[in-house]
Order: sequence, then structure tokens, then C-alpha cells
Amino acid sequence: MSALNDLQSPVLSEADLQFWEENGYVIAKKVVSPACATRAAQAIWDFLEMDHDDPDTWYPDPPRRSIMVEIYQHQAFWDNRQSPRVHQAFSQIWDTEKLWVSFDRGSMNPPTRDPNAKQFDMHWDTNVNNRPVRFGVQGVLYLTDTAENQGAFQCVPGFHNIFEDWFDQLPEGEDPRRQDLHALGSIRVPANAGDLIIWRTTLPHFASLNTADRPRIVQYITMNPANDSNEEACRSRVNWWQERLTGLGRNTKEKEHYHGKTAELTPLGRKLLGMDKWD
Ligand SMILES: O=C(O)CCC(=O)C(=O)O
Repeated sequence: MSALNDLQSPVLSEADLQFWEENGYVIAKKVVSPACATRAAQAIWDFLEMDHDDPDTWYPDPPRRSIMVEIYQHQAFWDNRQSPRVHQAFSQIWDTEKLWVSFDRGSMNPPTRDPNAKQFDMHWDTNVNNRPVRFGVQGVLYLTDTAENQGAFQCVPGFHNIFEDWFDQLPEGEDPRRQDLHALGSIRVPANAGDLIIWRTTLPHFASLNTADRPRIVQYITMNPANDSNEEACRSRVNWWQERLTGLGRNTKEKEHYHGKTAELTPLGRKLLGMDKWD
């Protein structure tokens, strides 16, 4: 590891990496401190203008359209993105430290108030009809301790191993996204505040229905090999951070642009953004 990421021992053990190979997901434990997790969770509550101790504030009228929260640029989010242990976990998965971090948001998944609510459907975030699907990874950082029934991340473990065969046996014209993906053997993944779940994009996944009494609060983070020879891409990424634009490719001027403060970056954060080059 470089001086930017001078950790004494790998975040993912041999056993973790073996688990990753078999299951297509892994929990990288304690990648950020409880204090960093709490700060990011509080940033989400403030952004939503809700009180984490007052359930009456969790269900606005009109209702939120999804569990997602369009917060991207808070210092607490950047502190997690530039955490050396987050970077190291992704470096182990990609087998390179030269990575760029994703422009991802947060989410708040409150307890359901509908006794008849069904489990959420799962999905893929990649075009699964465009095969073979390239290797890719996604990640969710838990900002609160999350029990199995508290809206935990759910996926079909090991599905990456049978992905191509499963598609091949689908009857002609069947839409893969409309199958009963839970029947393939979905599981829910509990973990603690500060733990990061990384999964392969070929696993069907989503948050699960929250039947506990506390919300689940998370920050999405993934990393991909850096493309820092592309000057235009670097400029656009730096502009995204500096102007505090919305992420996921939308790049619009919303609440954080008008009311936020540009986050401070560490030397590692500058490379993960694309402001400084890895070589
Ligand atoms: O919130 C989760 O646990 C999973 C989120 C998800 O489905 C996604 O990032 O595509």
C-alpha cells in the first residue's frame, strides 16, 4: 500500500476474500469510526429536516417517493469516501489502489407502517441484457447498527456464479427483471455502523422492508479504476465536488450547491476525486 493508505493489516482477510469469491458480497468491517458514521447519519437527518428520535417526522406528507436521499457533498460524506480503510477494501477487490470514488447519495429506510406491506423487489443496476456483463461492484456503508429486520441490504448470494446459466434457461421473451428474484434465495445482511457491504453488480439486490422500530441510515459508496489520463473527466469530477452538484450523472445545482460548503479533501481524497493523479 502507498503512503496515502499506510494501513498495518488488510481490511479484508483471506477468509473475507474467499467469502467474496463464493458469495459475490462481503462485509468490510469498521471501515469508518462510529463518530464518522454518526456525523454522516446526522447530515442525512438534517438534509431531510427530520428528527431521528421523533417518528412523527419520518413520514412526511406527501410521502417520500423512495428511501433515497439526494445528499452528496457534505463533509461527513467526503470524510467517509476518503477513509483509508474504505479505499483499502476496494483496492483489495480491484487489486489496484488507483481508484476513483463514485458520486453517490444516502438513504433513510424507515420502519413500514403498513402491516400488509410486501418485501421490496430486487433489481440490477446494470443492463443485464447486454451480456457478458462486465465485472463491477457497488457498496453500502451502514451509518447505524442495522438488524436483519431493519431494512438491511438484501441480495442473492452466489448469483454471480450462475448468472449466465440462469439467463440462458429463461424462456424466450421473458423479462429477467420481472422474475421472482427472491425465490432464487435472497438473504438480508445485518451489520454495524461503520461496516461497508460490497457486492458484485450481477447480484440481484435492494434494501429490504424495515419491520423494526428504527430507520436504517446508509451512505452508498463504490470505487472503480481511475481514468485520470482523461483530462475532461478529471475536470468534470473536480467541478462536481467544487460546485457541490447532485451525483449519479445528474450534475444539477440543488440544495447543497446553494446552501452547502465545499468539503475539504485529504491527499487520498484528491486522488479519489481525480484532482491529483495516481501516477
Ligand atoms: O440500500 C440498499 O441496501 C441497496 C441499494 C441498492 O439497491 C442500490 O444501491 O442499487
